Amino acid sequence: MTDKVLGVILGGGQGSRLSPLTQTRSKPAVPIAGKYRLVDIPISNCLNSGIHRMFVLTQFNSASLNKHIKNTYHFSHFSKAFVDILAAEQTVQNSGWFQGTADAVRQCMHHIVSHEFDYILILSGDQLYQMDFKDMIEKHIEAEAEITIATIPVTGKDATDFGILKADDENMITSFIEKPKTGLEDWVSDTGPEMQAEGRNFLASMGIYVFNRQYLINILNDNPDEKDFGKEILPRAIASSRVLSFQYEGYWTDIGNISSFFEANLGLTDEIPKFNMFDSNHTIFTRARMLPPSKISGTTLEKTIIAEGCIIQASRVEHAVLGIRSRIGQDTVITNAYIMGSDRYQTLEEIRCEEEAGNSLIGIGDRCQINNAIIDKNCRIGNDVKINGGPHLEDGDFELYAVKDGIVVIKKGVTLPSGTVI
Ligand code: ADQ
Ligand code: ADP
Repeated sequence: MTDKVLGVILGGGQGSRLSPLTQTRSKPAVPIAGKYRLVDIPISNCLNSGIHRMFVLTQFNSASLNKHIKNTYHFSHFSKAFVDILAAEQTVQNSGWFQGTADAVRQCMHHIVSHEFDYILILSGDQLYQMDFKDMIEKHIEAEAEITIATIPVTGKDATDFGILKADDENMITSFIEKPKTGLEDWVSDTGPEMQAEGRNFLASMGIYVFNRQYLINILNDNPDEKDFGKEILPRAIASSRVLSFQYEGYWTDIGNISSFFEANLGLTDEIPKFNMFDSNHTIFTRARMLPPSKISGTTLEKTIIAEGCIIQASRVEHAVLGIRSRIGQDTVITNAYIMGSDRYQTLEEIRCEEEAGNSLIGIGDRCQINNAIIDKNCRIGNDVKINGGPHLEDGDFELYAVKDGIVVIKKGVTLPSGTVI
């Protein structure tokens, strides 16, 4: 059944909410959990559900996304599997960017329909979850629906950030509103006793949709001015078609902005994280890198994830994710931080020359204190640098770093000279 399904991953608009992490790379290529990229999550969910053909739609066809997909998703010559990137492209009819989620799919339709499939599974590229799409597709077929929307119960506080819907006794959606700002009381649903006990009384769209092939082609062609699924296409469809709600109750989180990205990464350090990376039935695929094991000396570690290839001499690391090839100097203390690591090691000769010239090395120097921060890849943080993020800092975008919701984000590849205080 899943060989009749084609996956389409919405890889992101301009990615401004994740800036500055998206300043030099497209959103699907943003590193997550120390060794993966955002796009690995929906791709892995598809592969684990038996869906082996998918497109990633992105505004920027960045070199790093291409390299990652090309180096990671290799399939046998005997299989039909593929993961292909479709970037916004200028055509005779169209001058440029995708204008929204539905417009992105519409603009790519001529590539998509050249494949055989009965169902198209549309996914967001910026969510952390492990879901078996087989159940959803089975329910879609059983209910003879034209569209199925995956839904999750949320609280009233969260409801304003999502598409909210109501369904009848057979889970057919009867009404839908995108990100309601007022009148929430009219949108309460019976989400079951467990969810109600947590105050999760509203059914939210997860931005995960199954469409019948011809239905999607028709609705996009017939309404050429409608750019967005949530704002336009779905409310229209619900008024006239069979749109099923598939209620999901596992862990799912949207990681579209810096603070949710930060929380999602640090959440992985919990004793029993809600997102389980240690589950062999839900492997998260990524590039196999052949890195050496991590080397740690003199460090007290607490609630920390360490990827491969790190060299760590810090005195303490607590509540942190250390990405591939992270290098951290002596007497440094790191708390509440995501250090993305680096793309390469410096040679011993290079290190000697840099030290002689008084330059900082790639990685984090000695005696630094880093708290509430994200350090993008390939940064050179000198010695005695103090970064202390928190609500006391005003949001802003500066040459070397940005502050978002109190979290300090050091931009990719920058040098923070020794003694810098933020
Ligand atoms: P949002 O996530 O706010 O709400 P949107 O910004 O349209 O909606 O993003 C959906 C996905 O599409 C994201 O992965 C995003 O990166 C990507 N995307 C956005 N614009 C794009 C473009 N121009 N080109 C390519 N990709 C693009 C949606 C639904 C809500 C639902 C939430 C759940 O609209 O109803 O509740 O998802 O997170
Ligand atoms: P990003 O994390 O910003 O998406 P890229 O994926 O474009 O970055 O870059 C990562 C890749 O680039 C790695 O595979 C690394 O091997 C390679 N790379 C980058 N800089 C260098 C360098 N100076 N020397 C060797 N390899 C490098």
